[in-house]
Amino acid sequence: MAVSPSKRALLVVDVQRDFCTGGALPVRHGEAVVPRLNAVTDAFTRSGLPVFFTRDWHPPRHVSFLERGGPWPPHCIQGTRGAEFYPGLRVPPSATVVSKGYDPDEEAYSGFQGTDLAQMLKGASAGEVFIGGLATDYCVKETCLDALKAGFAADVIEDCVMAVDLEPGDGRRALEAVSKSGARLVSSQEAIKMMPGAQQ
Ligand code: VGL
Ligand code: ZN
Repeated sequence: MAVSPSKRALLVVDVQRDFCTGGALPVRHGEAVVPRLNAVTDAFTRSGLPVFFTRDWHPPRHVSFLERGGPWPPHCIQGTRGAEFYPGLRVPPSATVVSKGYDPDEEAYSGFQGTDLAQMLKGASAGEVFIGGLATDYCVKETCLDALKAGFAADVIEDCVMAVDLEPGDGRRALEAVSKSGARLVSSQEAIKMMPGAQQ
C-alpha cells in the first residue's frame, strides 16, 4: 500500500513516567526510546507532518487494576505524576494529545478505542501512521492493529518501542503479529530518511 510521503503522521504511544524506570508499571529500559523518538518527532515536525501522542489516562480504581481483578498495579492515574509524559520527551506545541483508558469499567490498550484519533488523523490528511512508544506487546500492538483496521498504512519503528514481556518473547511475537497483519517494521533512521525533504 503506497501512501504519499506527505500523508504520513507520527503516533507516539504512552511514553509516561509510570511505564519507565521508577514508575508503577515499568517497562524494562522504557525510557531508552525517548531520544530516538525525539529525533523522529523532530523529523516529522520539520517536514510539517502531524504528530500525535497518546497517554494512558485511568481513573482511580480502573478495571485493569489488581484491586478490581485486573492484571496491573494502579498506573497512569489521571493528573498524577506517574501519568505525566516522561521527562525529556519532546511534545511539540503542534502535537495533539489523545487520552485513553478513561472509562473506569473498560480497558483500552488502543489509542483508537473510545477516542477521536481516526477522525483526527483523517482530518490531518494522514493515510499512514508511524508508531513508536510503550509497550510493544500491549498499547503499541493494539494501536497498530486498530490503525490497520481503520484503513491506515502502519509502520512500527522497531528501535522506538519496548515490551513488558510478561512472558519472554511477548514483544517479539507482537511485532510478528503486526507485521503479519500488514504493518511494516522500520528503524528510526529509516523513518527519518523517509520524510519528505529529508537531507540524506
Ligand atoms: C499499557 C498495560 C496497561 C501500555 C497500558 O501502554 O502498553 N500496558 N496499560
Ligand atoms: Zn493502563
